[in-house]
Amino acid sequence: MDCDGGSVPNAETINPVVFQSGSTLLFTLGALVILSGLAAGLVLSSPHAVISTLAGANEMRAYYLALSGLNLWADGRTGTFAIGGGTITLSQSAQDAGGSVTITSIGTVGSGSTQETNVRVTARRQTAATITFANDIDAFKAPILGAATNVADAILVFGTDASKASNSLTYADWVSLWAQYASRYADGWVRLGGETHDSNAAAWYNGNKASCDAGKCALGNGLRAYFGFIFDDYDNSRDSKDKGDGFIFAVVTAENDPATAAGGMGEYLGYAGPGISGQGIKAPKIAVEVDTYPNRGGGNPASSNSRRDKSNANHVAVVYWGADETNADDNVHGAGAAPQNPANTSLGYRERAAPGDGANWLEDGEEHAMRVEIHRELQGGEGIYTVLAWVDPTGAGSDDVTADYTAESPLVSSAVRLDAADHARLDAVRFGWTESTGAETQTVAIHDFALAFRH
Ligand SMILES: [Ca+2]
Ligand SMILES: [Ca+2]
Ligand SMILES: [Ca+2]
Repeated sequence: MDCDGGSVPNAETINPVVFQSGSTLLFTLGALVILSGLAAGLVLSSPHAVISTLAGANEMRAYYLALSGLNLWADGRTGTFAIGGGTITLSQSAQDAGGSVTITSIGTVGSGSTQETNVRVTARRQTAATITFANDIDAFKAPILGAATNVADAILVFGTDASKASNSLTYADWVSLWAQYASRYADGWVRLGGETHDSNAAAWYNGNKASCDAGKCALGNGLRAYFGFIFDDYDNSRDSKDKGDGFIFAVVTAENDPATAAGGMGEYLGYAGPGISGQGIKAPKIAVEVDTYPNRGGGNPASSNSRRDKSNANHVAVVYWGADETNADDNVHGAGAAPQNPANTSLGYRERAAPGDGANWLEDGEEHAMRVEIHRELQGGEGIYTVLAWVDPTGAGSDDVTADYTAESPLVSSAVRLDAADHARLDAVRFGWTESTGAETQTVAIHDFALAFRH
Protein backbone atom coordinates (compact mmCIF):
# COMPACT_ATOMS: atom_id res chain seq x y z
CA MET A 1 0.00 0.00 0.00
CA ASP A 2 1.31 3.41 -0.94
CA CYS A 3 0.57 6.79 0.42
CA ASP A 4 0.59 9.38 -2.31
CA GLY A 5 -0.25 12.32 -0.08
CA GLY A 6 -3.14 13.44 -2.26
CA SER A 7 -5.77 15.83 -1.05
CA VAL A 8 -9.47 15.40 -0.40
CA PRO A 9 -11.62 16.80 -3.22
CA ASN A 10 -13.93 19.60 -2.37
CA ALA A 11 -17.51 18.48 -1.94
CA GLU A 12 -20.57 20.39 -2.98
CA THR A 13 -23.89 19.18 -1.64
CA ILE A 14 -26.94 19.42 -3.87
CA ASN A 15 -30.50 18.16 -3.45
CA PRO A 16 -30.81 15.63 -0.63
CA VAL A 17 -31.94 12.20 -1.75
CA VAL A 18 -33.26 9.71 0.80
CA PHE A 19 -33.29 6.05 -0.06
CA GLN A 20 -35.72 3.73 1.62
CA SER A 21 -36.28 0.01 1.58
CA GLY A 22 -39.46 -1.15 3.24
CA SER A 23 -39.74 0.69 6.50
CA THR A 24 -36.01 1.03 6.95
CA LEU A 25 -34.57 4.47 6.53
CA LEU A 26 -31.28 3.71 4.91
CA PHE A 27 -29.58 7.04 4.67
CA THR A 28 -30.82 9.53 7.17
CA LEU A 29 -28.26 11.99 5.98
CA GLY A 30 -28.35 10.75 2.41
CA ALA A 31 -27.32 13.47 0.02
CA LEU A 32 -26.04 13.46 -3.48
CA VAL A 33 -22.81 15.35 -3.74
CA ILE A 34 -20.55 16.39 -6.55
CA LEU A 35 -16.92 15.70 -5.77
CA SER A 36 -14.31 17.47 -7.88
CA GLY A 37 -17.09 18.53 -10.20
CA LEU A 38 -16.93 15.24 -12.06
CA ALA A 39 -19.01 12.32 -10.94
CA ALA A 40 -21.63 11.71 -8.33
CA GLY A 41 -20.67 10.34 -4.95
CA LEU A 42 -22.98 9.24 -2.20
CA VAL A 43 -22.72 10.35 1.37
CA LEU A 44 -23.73 7.50 3.65
CA SER A 45 -24.56 8.11 7.24
CA SER A 46 -23.85 4.56 8.26
CA PRO A 47 -21.48 1.91 6.95
CA HIS A 48 -24.26 -0.59 7.58
CA ALA A 49 -26.49 0.91 4.94
CA VAL A 50 -27.75 -1.49 2.30
CA ILE A 51 -25.62 -1.04 -0.78
CA SER A 52 -27.89 -2.76 -3.29
CA THR A 53 -29.64 0.51 -4.04
CA LEU A 54 -26.44 1.91 -5.47
CA ALA A 55 -26.58 1.59 -9.19
CA GLY A 56 -23.19 0.87 -10.62
CA ALA A 57 -20.10 -1.22 -10.09
CA ASN A 58 -18.01 1.89 -9.49
CA GLU A 59 -20.23 2.97 -6.64
CA MET A 60 -19.96 -0.48 -5.10
CA ARG A 61 -16.18 -0.46 -5.37
CA ALA A 62 -15.92 3.04 -3.98
CA TYR A 63 -18.22 2.13 -1.11
CA TYR A 64 -16.15 -0.88 -0.12
CA LEU A 65 -12.99 1.17 -0.40
CA ALA A 66 -14.50 3.69 1.98
CA LEU A 67 -15.43 0.91 4.42
CA SER A 68 -11.90 -0.46 4.15
CA GLY A 69 -10.71 2.99 5.11
CA LEU A 70 -12.49 2.70 8.46
CA ASN A 71 -10.52 -0.47 9.13
CA LEU A 72 -7.30 1.10 7.88
CA TRP A 73 -7.68 4.05 10.19
CA ALA A 74 -5.59 4.39 13.30
CA ASP A 75 -5.32 7.50 15.44
CA GLY A 76 -3.45 10.08 13.37
CA ARG A 77 -3.34 7.93 10.20
CA THR A 78 -4.78 10.35 7.66
CA GLY A 79 -4.12 11.19 4.00
CA THR A 80 -4.74 9.40 0.74
CA PHE A 81 -3.76 5.78 0.26
CA ALA A 82 -3.66 3.97 -3.10
CA ILE A 83 -5.13 0.50 -3.06
CA GLY A 84 -6.21 -1.86 -5.83
CA GLY A 85 -6.55 0.80 -8.51
CA GLY A 86 -8.56 3.10 -6.26
CA THR A 87 -7.79 5.34 -3.34
CA ILE A 88 -8.88 5.79 0.25
CA THR A 89 -8.73 9.27 1.74
CA LEU A 90 -8.88 9.45 5.52
CA SER A 91 -9.39 12.44 7.76
CA GLN A 92 -10.36 12.81 11.41
CA SER A 93 -11.86 15.50 13.60
CA ALA A 94 -10.35 16.85 16.78
CA GLN A 95 -11.01 14.78 19.89
CA ASP A 96 -14.05 15.54 21.95
CA ALA A 97 -13.98 15.59 25.75
CA GLY A 98 -14.23 11.82 25.97
CA GLY A 99 -11.42 11.22 23.52
CA SER A 100 -13.62 10.29 20.54
CA VAL A 101 -13.05 11.48 16.99
CA THR A 102 -15.16 11.42 13.84
CA ILE A 103 -13.42 9.65 10.98
CA THR A 104 -14.25 10.46 7.38
CA SER A 105 -13.26 7.87 4.81
CA ILE A 106 -13.69 8.53 1.09
CA GLY A 107 -13.37 5.66 -1.38
CA THR A 108 -12.48 6.79 -4.90
CA VAL A 109 -12.35 4.87 -8.18
CA GLY A 110 -11.53 6.24 -11.62
CA SER A 111 -9.80 9.22 -10.11
CA GLY A 112 -9.38 12.08 -12.59
CA SER A 113 -11.55 10.46 -15.26
CA THR A 114 -15.08 11.24 -16.28
CA GLN A 115 -16.06 8.07 -14.42
CA GLU A 116 -14.62 9.22 -11.12
CA THR A 117 -16.81 7.98 -8.29
CA ASN A 118 -16.49 8.89 -4.64
CA VAL A 119 -18.32 7.45 -1.66
CA ARG A 120 -17.87 8.90 1.76
CA VAL A 121 -18.63 7.22 5.06
CA THR A 122 -18.16 8.53 8.54
CA ALA A 123 -17.87 6.84 11.91
CA ARG A 124 -17.12 7.83 15.47
CA ARG A 125 -14.25 6.03 17.10
CA GLN A 126 -12.52 6.18 20.41
CA THR A 127 -8.89 7.06 20.01
CA ALA A 128 -6.44 4.55 21.35
CA ALA A 129 -5.13 7.16 23.73
CA THR A 130 -8.15 7.28 26.04
CA ILE A 131 -9.32 4.54 28.40
CA THR A 132 -12.97 4.77 29.42
CA PHE A 133 -15.60 2.67 31.15
CA ALA A 134 -17.69 3.11 27.99
CA ASN A 135 -15.15 1.19 25.91
CA ASP A 136 -13.04 -0.67 28.41
CA ILE A 137 -15.10 -1.55 31.46
CA ASP A 138 -14.44 -5.26 31.00
CA ALA A 139 -10.70 -4.62 31.35
CA PHE A 140 -11.18 -3.49 34.95
CA LYS A 141 -10.80 -6.51 37.17
CA ALA A 142 -12.28 -7.11 40.56
CA PRO A 143 -9.80 -8.34 43.17
CA ILE A 144 -8.79 -11.91 43.66
CA LEU A 145 -11.03 -13.36 46.34
CA GLY A 146 -10.61 -15.94 49.00
CA ALA A 147 -8.61 -14.65 51.94
CA ALA A 148 -10.53 -14.37 55.18
CA THR A 149 -10.10 -10.62 55.41
CA ASN A 150 -11.19 -9.99 51.84
CA VAL A 151 -14.95 -9.77 51.81
CA ALA A 152 -16.19 -11.29 48.58
CA ASP A 153 -18.10 -8.35 47.18
CA ALA A 154 -15.96 -5.52 48.56
CA ILE A 155 -15.46 -4.42 44.95
CA LEU A 156 -17.62 -5.48 42.02
CA VAL A 157 -17.09 -4.49 38.40
CA PHE A 158 -20.33 -4.19 36.46
CA GLY A 159 -19.76 -4.40 32.74
CA THR A 160 -22.31 -3.56 30.12
CA ASP A 161 -23.23 -7.22 29.73
CA ALA A 162 -25.18 -8.92 32.51
CA SER A 163 -23.87 -12.33 31.46
CA LYS A 164 -20.41 -11.47 32.80
CA ALA A 165 -21.37 -12.24 36.33
CA SER A 166 -19.16 -11.88 39.33
CA ASN A 167 -18.23 -15.23 40.81
CA SER A 168 -18.82 -13.86 44.28
CA LEU A 169 -22.61 -13.66 43.91
CA THR A 170 -25.26 -16.05 42.74
CA TYR A 171 -26.23 -15.48 39.14
CA ALA A 172 -29.73 -14.42 40.19
CA ASP A 173 -28.35 -11.88 42.67
CA TRP A 174 -25.91 -10.59 40.09
CA VAL A 175 -28.52 -10.10 37.37
CA SER A 176 -30.80 -8.39 39.86
CA LEU A 177 -28.05 -5.95 40.85
CA TRP A 178 -27.00 -5.43 37.26
CA ALA A 179 -30.56 -4.69 36.14
CA GLN A 180 -31.09 -2.32 39.05
CA TYR A 181 -28.28 -0.07 37.90
CA ALA A 182 -27.93 -0.73 34.17
CA SER A 183 -29.91 2.32 33.18
CA ARG A 184 -28.23 4.55 35.74
CA TYR A 185 -24.70 3.67 34.69
CA ALA A 186 -25.16 2.62 31.09
CA ASP A 187 -21.43 2.40 30.37
CA GLY A 188 -20.66 0.16 33.31
CA TRP A 189 -19.48 0.98 36.81
CA VAL A 190 -17.44 -0.18 39.75
CA ARG A 191 -19.10 -0.67 43.13
CA LEU A 192 -16.97 -0.17 46.22
CA GLY A 193 -17.91 -1.46 49.66
CA GLY A 194 -21.22 -3.11 48.98
CA GLU A 195 -22.41 -2.50 52.55
CA THR A 196 -19.83 -4.92 53.91
CA HIS A 197 -17.98 -4.63 57.22
CA ASP A 198 -14.23 -5.10 57.54
CA SER A 199 -13.67 -5.14 53.81
CA ASN A 200 -10.59 -4.28 51.80
CA ALA A 201 -9.86 -4.63 48.11
CA ALA A 202 -8.43 -3.01 45.02
CA ALA A 203 -9.55 -3.10 41.39
CA TRP A 204 -7.00 -2.36 38.66
CA TYR A 205 -7.15 -1.77 34.93
CA ASN A 206 -5.90 -4.92 33.17
CA GLY A 207 -6.19 -3.87 29.52
CA ASN A 208 -3.92 -3.13 26.57
CA LYS A 209 -5.09 0.28 25.46
CA ALA A 210 -3.04 3.45 25.09
CA SER A 211 0.43 2.77 26.49
CA CYS A 212 -0.76 -0.24 28.51
CA ASP A 213 0.12 -3.91 28.22
CA ALA A 214 -2.01 -6.18 30.41
CA GLY A 215 -2.58 -3.28 32.77
CA LYS A 216 1.07 -2.18 32.93
CA CYS A 217 1.05 1.32 31.51
CA ALA A 218 3.92 3.60 30.48
CA LEU A 219 3.41 6.68 32.65
CA GLY A 220 5.42 8.98 30.39
CA ASN A 221 4.76 12.59 31.29
CA GLY A 222 1.91 11.62 33.60
CA LEU A 223 -1.83 11.21 33.21
CA ARG A 224 -5.24 12.82 33.52
CA ALA A 225 -8.28 11.01 34.89
CA TYR A 226 -11.91 11.91 35.48
CA PHE A 227 -14.77 9.96 37.05
CA GLY A 228 -18.11 10.37 38.74
CA PHE A 229 -18.76 8.95 42.20
CA ILE A 230 -21.71 8.62 44.54
CA PHE A 231 -21.74 7.57 48.18
CA ASP A 232 -25.04 5.73 48.29
CA ASP A 233 -25.41 6.31 52.01
CA TYR A 234 -26.17 9.44 53.94
CA ASP A 235 -23.92 10.11 56.92
CA ASN A 236 -25.14 13.11 58.89
CA SER A 237 -23.55 12.06 62.17
CA ARG A 238 -21.70 14.90 63.91
CA ASP A 239 -18.39 13.03 63.90
CA SER A 240 -18.88 11.37 60.47
CA LYS A 241 -18.56 7.95 62.05
CA ASP A 242 -21.84 6.40 60.95
CA LYS A 243 -20.41 5.44 57.57
CA GLY A 244 -16.94 4.91 56.16
CA ASP A 245 -14.17 4.62 55.38
CA GLY A 246 -13.82 6.00 51.85
CA PHE A 247 -11.76 5.14 48.79
CA ILE A 248 -8.54 5.96 46.95
CA PHE A 249 -7.65 6.48 43.29
CA ALA A 250 -4.15 5.04 43.03
CA VAL A 251 -1.29 4.95 40.53
CA VAL A 252 1.29 2.39 41.63
CA THR A 253 4.53 0.86 40.41
CA ALA A 254 3.93 -2.05 38.04
CA GLU A 255 7.48 -3.22 38.71
CA ASN A 256 6.76 -4.04 42.34
CA ASP A 257 3.00 -4.59 42.40
CA PRO A 258 1.05 -7.45 40.81
CA ALA A 259 -2.49 -7.01 39.50
CA THR A 260 -3.75 -8.53 42.76
CA ALA A 261 -2.12 -5.98 45.05
CA ALA A 262 -4.31 -4.55 47.81
CA GLY A 263 -3.85 -3.00 51.22
CA GLY A 264 -5.73 -3.44 54.45
CA MET A 265 -9.10 -2.69 55.98
CA GLY A 266 -10.52 0.19 57.95
CA GLU A 267 -8.40 3.32 58.03
CA TYR A 268 -5.86 1.77 55.66
CA LEU A 269 -8.39 2.41 52.88
CA GLY A 270 -7.16 -0.66 51.00
CA TYR A 271 -3.97 1.29 50.21
CA ALA A 272 -1.81 1.01 53.32
CA GLY A 273 -1.09 -2.03 55.47
CA PRO A 274 -0.33 -5.65 54.56
CA GLY A 275 -3.72 -6.48 53.07
CA ILE A 276 -4.76 -9.87 51.79
CA SER A 277 -1.43 -11.02 50.46
CA GLY A 278 0.66 -9.66 53.31
CA GLN A 279 2.53 -7.58 50.75
CA GLY A 280 0.10 -4.65 50.61
CA ILE A 281 0.65 -2.23 47.75
CA LYS A 282 4.34 -1.58 47.41
CA ALA A 283 6.03 1.75 46.80
CA PRO A 284 6.58 3.86 44.87
CA LYS A 285 2.96 4.88 44.51
CA ILE A 286 0.88 8.06 44.18
CA ALA A 287 -2.75 8.45 45.17
CA VAL A 288 -5.63 10.71 46.05
CA GLU A 289 -7.76 9.58 48.98
CA VAL A 290 -11.37 10.40 49.71
CA ASP A 291 -11.50 9.79 53.46
CA THR A 292 -14.96 9.78 55.02
CA TYR A 293 -14.18 8.45 58.49
CA PRO A 294 -11.92 10.37 60.90
CA ASN A 295 -8.83 8.75 62.45
CA ARG A 296 -7.18 11.65 64.20
CA GLY A 297 -4.65 9.88 66.39
CA GLY A 298 -0.93 10.06 65.67
CA GLY A 299 0.53 7.04 67.40
CA ASN A 300 2.01 3.82 66.04
CA PRO A 301 0.73 3.56 62.45
CA ALA A 302 0.11 -0.16 62.93
CA SER A 303 -2.36 0.60 65.72
CA SER A 304 -5.89 1.82 65.18
CA ASN A 305 -6.83 5.49 64.90
CA SER A 306 -3.44 6.72 63.70
CA ARG A 307 -3.89 8.54 60.35
CA ARG A 308 -3.25 12.03 61.76
CA ASP A 309 -6.48 13.35 60.21
CA LYS A 310 -6.88 17.03 60.95
CA SER A 311 -10.42 16.89 62.35
CA ASN A 312 -13.60 14.87 62.10
CA ALA A 313 -14.43 16.53 58.78
CA ASN A 314 -14.26 14.40 55.65
CA HIS A 315 -11.20 15.20 53.56
CA VAL A 316 -9.44 14.64 50.25
CA ALA A 317 -5.67 14.30 50.32
CA VAL A 318 -2.65 13.33 48.26
CA VAL A 319 -0.76 10.35 49.71
CA TYR A 320 2.45 8.59 48.66
CA TRP A 321 3.83 5.87 50.96
CA GLY A 322 5.21 7.42 54.12
CA ALA A 323 8.36 5.86 55.54
CA ASP A 324 10.02 3.05 53.58
CA GLU A 325 10.30 0.65 56.51
CA THR A 326 6.57 0.09 57.06
CA ASN A 327 3.48 -0.03 54.87
CA ALA A 328 1.25 0.76 57.87
CA ASP A 329 1.86 4.51 57.47
CA ASP A 330 1.31 4.74 53.70
CA ASN A 331 -1.72 6.99 54.15
CA VAL A 332 -0.65 8.70 57.39
CA HIS A 333 -0.63 12.44 56.72
CA GLY A 334 2.81 13.96 57.13
CA ALA A 335 4.54 10.54 57.28
CA GLY A 336 7.79 9.81 55.49
CA ALA A 337 10.60 12.00 54.28
CA ALA A 338 11.45 11.31 50.65
CA PRO A 339 8.78 11.92 49.68
CA GLN A 340 6.71 13.02 52.64
CA ASN A 341 2.96 12.53 52.57
CA PRO A 342 1.42 16.02 52.58
CA ALA A 343 0.69 17.20 56.11
CA ASN A 344 -2.90 17.86 57.16
CA THR A 345 -2.15 21.60 57.12
CA SER A 346 -0.74 21.60 53.58
CA LEU A 347 -2.22 22.23 50.13
CA GLY A 348 -2.22 18.46 49.67
CA TYR A 349 -4.96 18.01 52.29
CA ARG A 350 -8.37 19.64 52.15
CA GLU A 351 -11.34 19.05 54.44
CA ARG A 352 -14.84 20.45 54.35
CA ALA A 353 -16.91 20.76 57.48
CA ALA A 354 -20.40 19.33 57.42
CA PRO A 355 -23.24 21.81 57.51
CA GLY A 356 -25.08 21.89 60.82
CA ASP A 357 -28.12 20.01 59.59
CA GLY A 358 -26.91 18.05 56.58
CA ALA A 359 -24.72 15.18 55.50
CA ASN A 360 -20.98 15.17 55.88
CA TRP A 361 -19.14 16.36 52.79
CA LEU A 362 -19.57 13.88 49.90
CA GLU A 363 -21.46 11.30 52.01
CA ASP A 364 -24.77 12.67 50.83
CA GLY A 365 -26.14 10.28 48.21
CA GLU A 366 -25.50 12.92 45.57
CA GLU A 367 -23.56 12.89 42.34
CA HIS A 368 -19.93 14.04 42.62
CA ALA A 369 -16.94 14.05 40.31
CA MET A 370 -13.20 13.86 40.71
CA ARG A 371 -10.47 14.90 38.36
CA VAL A 372 -6.85 13.90 38.96
CA GLU A 373 -3.74 14.95 37.07
CA ILE A 374 -0.21 13.71 37.62
CA HIS A 375 2.49 15.70 35.83
CA ARG A 376 5.83 13.90 35.64
CA GLU A 377 9.16 15.20 34.43
CA LEU A 378 12.81 14.29 34.58
CA GLN A 379 15.03 16.88 36.23
CA GLY A 380 18.70 16.32 37.00
CA GLY A 381 18.27 12.56 36.92
CA GLU A 382 15.38 12.66 39.39
CA GLY A 383 11.62 12.77 38.92
CA ILE A 384 9.42 15.77 39.65
CA TYR A 385 5.81 14.76 40.31
CA THR A 386 2.98 17.24 40.62
CA VAL A 387 -0.33 15.80 41.77
CA LEU A 388 -3.49 17.86 41.29
CA ALA A 389 -7.05 16.90 42.18
CA TRP A 390 -10.39 18.60 41.84
CA VAL A 391 -13.70 17.57 43.40
CA ASP A 392 -16.82 18.66 41.55
CA PRO A 393 -14.96 20.85 39.05
CA THR A 394 -17.23 23.18 37.11
CA GLY A 395 -15.03 24.92 34.56
CA ALA A 396 -14.95 24.33 30.82
CA GLY A 397 -13.04 21.17 29.98
CA SER A 398 -13.20 19.72 33.50
CA ASP A 399 -14.05 16.27 32.09
CA ASP A 400 -11.67 16.51 29.11
CA VAL A 401 -8.78 14.14 29.76
CA THR A 402 -7.05 15.01 26.48
CA ALA A 403 -5.81 18.35 27.82
CA ASP A 404 -4.61 19.73 31.12
CA TYR A 405 -7.35 21.47 33.10
CA THR A 406 -6.63 25.11 33.75
CA ALA A 407 -10.08 26.66 34.21
CA GLU A 408 -9.93 26.53 38.01
CA SER A 409 -7.40 25.87 40.74
CA PRO A 410 -7.18 22.33 42.08
CA LEU A 411 -8.72 21.51 45.44
CA VAL A 412 -5.55 19.72 46.52
CA SER A 413 -2.04 19.83 45.11
CA SER A 414 1.33 18.39 45.95
CA ALA A 415 4.72 18.38 44.25
CA VAL A 416 7.54 16.02 45.21
CA ARG A 417 10.96 15.00 43.96
CA LEU A 418 11.65 11.26 43.67
CA ASP A 419 15.15 9.83 43.44
CA ALA A 420 16.28 8.16 40.23
CA ALA A 421 15.43 4.64 41.45
CA ASP A 422 11.87 5.46 42.49
CA HIS A 423 11.39 7.55 39.36
CA ALA A 424 12.43 4.58 37.20
CA ARG A 425 10.05 2.27 39.09
CA LEU A 426 7.20 4.52 37.98
CA ASP A 427 8.06 4.20 34.29
CA ALA A 428 5.34 1.53 34.23
CA VAL A 429 2.31 1.80 36.52
CA ARG A 430 -1.03 0.26 37.33
CA PHE A 431 -4.04 2.42 38.07
CA GLY A 432 -7.31 1.74 39.82
CA TRP A 433 -9.25 2.15 43.06
CA THR A 434 -8.84 0.79 46.54
CA GLU A 435 -11.48 0.73 49.25
CA SER A 436 -11.98 -0.50 52.74
CA THR A 437 -14.43 -0.51 55.60
CA GLY A 438 -14.14 -1.32 59.29
CA ALA A 439 -16.94 -1.43 61.80
CA GLU A 440 -19.09 0.77 59.56
CA THR A 441 -20.06 0.11 55.96
CA GLN A 442 -20.32 2.03 52.70
CA THR A 443 -21.41 1.67 49.10
CA VAL A 444 -19.77 3.89 46.51
CA ALA A 445 -20.41 3.88 42.77
CA ILE A 446 -17.56 4.89 40.44
CA HIS A 447 -18.81 5.66 36.94
CA ASP A 448 -18.13 7.52 33.68
CA PHE A 449 -14.40 7.07 33.99
CA ALA A 450 -11.91 8.37 31.42
CA LEU A 451 -8.11 8.45 31.50
CA ALA A 452 -5.43 9.61 29.10
CA PHE A 453 -1.69 9.69 29.47
CA ARG A 454 0.17 12.96 28.98
CA HIS A 455 2.45 11.70 26.23
CA1 LIG B 1 -18.44 9.20 57.47
CA1 LIG C 1 -10.09 7.74 57.73
CA1 LIG D 1 5.26 3.41 54.42
